[in-house]
Amino acid sequence: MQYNPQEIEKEVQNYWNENSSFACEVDNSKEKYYCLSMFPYPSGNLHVGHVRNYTLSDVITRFKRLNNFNVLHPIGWDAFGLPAENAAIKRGVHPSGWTYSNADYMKSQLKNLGLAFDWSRELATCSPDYYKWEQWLFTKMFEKGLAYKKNSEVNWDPVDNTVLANEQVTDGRGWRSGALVEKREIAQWFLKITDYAKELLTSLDDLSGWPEQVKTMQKNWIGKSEGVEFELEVHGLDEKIGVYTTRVDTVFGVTFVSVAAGHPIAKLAAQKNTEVAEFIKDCNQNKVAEADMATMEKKGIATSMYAINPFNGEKIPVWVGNYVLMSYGTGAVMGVPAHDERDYEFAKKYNLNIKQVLESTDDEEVDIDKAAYCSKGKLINSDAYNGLDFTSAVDKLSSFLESKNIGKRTTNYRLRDWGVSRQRYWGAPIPIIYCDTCGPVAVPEKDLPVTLPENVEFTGQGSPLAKCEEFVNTTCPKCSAKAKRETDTFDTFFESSWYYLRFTSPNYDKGMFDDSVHYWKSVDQYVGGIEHAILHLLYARFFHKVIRDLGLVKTDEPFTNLLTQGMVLKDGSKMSKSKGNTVDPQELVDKYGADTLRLFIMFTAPPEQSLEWSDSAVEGSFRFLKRFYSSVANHCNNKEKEFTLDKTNLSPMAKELRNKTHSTLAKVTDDYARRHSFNTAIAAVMELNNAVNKFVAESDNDKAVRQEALESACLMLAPIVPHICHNLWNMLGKPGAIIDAAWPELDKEALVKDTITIVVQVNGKLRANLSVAPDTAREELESLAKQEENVTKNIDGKQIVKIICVPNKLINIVVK
Ligand code: ANZ
Ligand code: ZN
Repeated sequence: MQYNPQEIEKEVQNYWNENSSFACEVDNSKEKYYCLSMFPYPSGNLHVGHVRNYTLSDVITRFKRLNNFNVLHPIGWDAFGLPAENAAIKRGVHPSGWTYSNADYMKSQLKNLGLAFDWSRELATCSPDYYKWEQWLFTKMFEKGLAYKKNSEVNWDPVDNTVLANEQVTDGRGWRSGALVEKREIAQWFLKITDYAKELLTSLDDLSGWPEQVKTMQKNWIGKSEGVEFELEVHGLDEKIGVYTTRVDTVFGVTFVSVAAGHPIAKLAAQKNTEVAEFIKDCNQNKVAEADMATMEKKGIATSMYAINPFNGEKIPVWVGNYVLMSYGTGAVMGVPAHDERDYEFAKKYNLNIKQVLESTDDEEVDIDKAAYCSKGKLINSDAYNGLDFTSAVDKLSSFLESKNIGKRTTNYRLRDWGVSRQRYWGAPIPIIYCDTCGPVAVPEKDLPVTLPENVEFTGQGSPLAKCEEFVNTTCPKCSAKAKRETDTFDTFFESSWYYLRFTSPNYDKGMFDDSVHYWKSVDQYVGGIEHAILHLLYARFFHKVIRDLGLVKTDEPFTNLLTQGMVLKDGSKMSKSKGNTVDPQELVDKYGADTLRLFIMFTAPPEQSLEWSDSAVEGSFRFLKRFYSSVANHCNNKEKEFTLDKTNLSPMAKELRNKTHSTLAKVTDDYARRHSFNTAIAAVMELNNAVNKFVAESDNDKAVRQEALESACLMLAPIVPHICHNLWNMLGKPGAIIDAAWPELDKEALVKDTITIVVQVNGKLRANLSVAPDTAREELESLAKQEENVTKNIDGKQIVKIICVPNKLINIVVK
């Protein structure tokens, strides 16, 4: 019999389909396990990265199922997004048709991989049944003040008269028109994720099942900063300037104040001074991303204003600086060039005073003429505060500000509110109606969903929704007057922020999800790419907390454990169409079968590490499956009846094989369950298979031992190569499907090796092996060794010079 993957896989997949093997339900008698891989965008084709992602969650789910968990492993389509709309513009296909036909094809590819998804829960986020409930959630957020509108910048294509997504801008030009893209401010919807900044940060500490790296990235993104905010009077004016600083200990070193170009003080200065006005205009035109602020060239301009340092009454010049963000803190900073790098650069450039107010308390050299000293030192030149260290200085200085009522300790976060408006067609419509009398009104639940109109034109010019009269014109839900709909749609991160909850009851039509959510709770294991370490995971955590605060779920976090899989590389670089180094998973499935591809992916690298593609390793995986198949087939060939294992009567060889079986089981169980180290688990089963092949069965009991070894090997490999194991399981005479079997039970007694192998050498050459009890005495070993025929032959008639004995390992008889 020969391993024929195509035949086996088809048959097994049919079996799973016909029996709806992976459909699951709430079962209170069993412990639940919810395993989820990040759902795919229906781009048209599965790539190897997808295969890795889904195989990982599949292996984990199948392992849990064998361990008697009630598993939920759903999949669906992250179906809204720009490519569908681009396809509509370029090729005239409707985004909906494009999306669903891609999803269909990808579904068939996923099925060919033998992934244990509960397809009865399949969902597509572009379906009104789905987005109805996120529209509903948005209206709840609107009621709670968690959704609001404010002006924000977009990319504007002046030729196509349309807003462009960042991906549609290359080298500053629009993707279709090639026109230079302009910045425009328009009113857009925002979600107040900042209200949850504190909890999003602190509850990271509860996520012990998340990689540290991801938690650090989230922490940095939220960017908690503790400092002091205080006001400085401006000489001769009523206006005051508030500054935010994390280093109030340096306040005696302030030699200037810088305000952002958008700050009211800057605007005031611009009224009197055309140069300042010019500078502000320049800043507005050359806006830089926040991330680039630190490295960009710092520029500024002096106003004729002076602020007054509340600690010593000093008059300090007020500047407008391009490196000061209007949207952070108060939009103004106190400049301390002696102790801050940015301020140092600025002061050097514009010849401003540099006043040292800290000295080092360790050996760090301080030379203010060369560079700023940014460590926390001891205060000098600071009047009554001289000699204090950082902590007590901050404490005393803050108390002073608070006592005078001009300042207070504050915490700031870098995190910004989430802008969810997109001026696109292929997204969920934002359920708001604008009425001249009532203002923006949320669409009431009974009128949801606000569905996307089908009949629109995709010209690439302007927003198709805004041009669709039937859609735009409506009546006010409050006063019934004529009103207009919002024509922006949601950012597609909106859909992916709650889909994991919808999977618990994807067809429920009375709410976001039904009560089964309290059974399935949070996702036990989430698997996905590191590229989602910040935004997707942060937004989903935010939504979960909002939904919790609406009383709909009881848990605090959506994903208990997170596995971030590594990339799949070829020739050392990321696979990409433009580099022409992609591998089509379908071709491999056609050639070797899905099991080979799955085995290769799981065997070649640990999940978090990058996986280097290798055709020869794929071959190797295929060869192993062929070997494994023949091990079972050979065993079954001369098996006339069932063998019952008699543990009390085992030959030394049989004992050794049982020991191998159970020590492998112990290792593999730990590798799967605790370490997610699938490659080492596979290696261990491969070794077990080698041991089986070396084993010579001389009695029925020997065969029973071999049967046990092969059954265990099948179960241990079943999560990874489920088709072949399904087939071999039945070949071994086991009833039912292996997916319904139980993980093998560990026989601890078999782990105790009651014989060990001692190598016997004569003059360093291997002459025999002894099977003995551990810690057998040296004298006994020597006499046993000398009785071995092959040893006797080699020492007879010679003089024994010495006998070297390494306990439990080796005996070397030296003769001459
Ligand atoms: C004076 C000072 C002296 C500062 C010193 C630092 C070192 P984080 O930790 O990121 O919160 N800052 C405050 N508001 C700003 C704004 N809108 N745009 C640009 N920079 C701003 O950074 C807080 C520090 O960033 C604040 O502390 C302020 O500079 C600056 F030796 O105040 B510091
Ligand atoms: Zn109205």
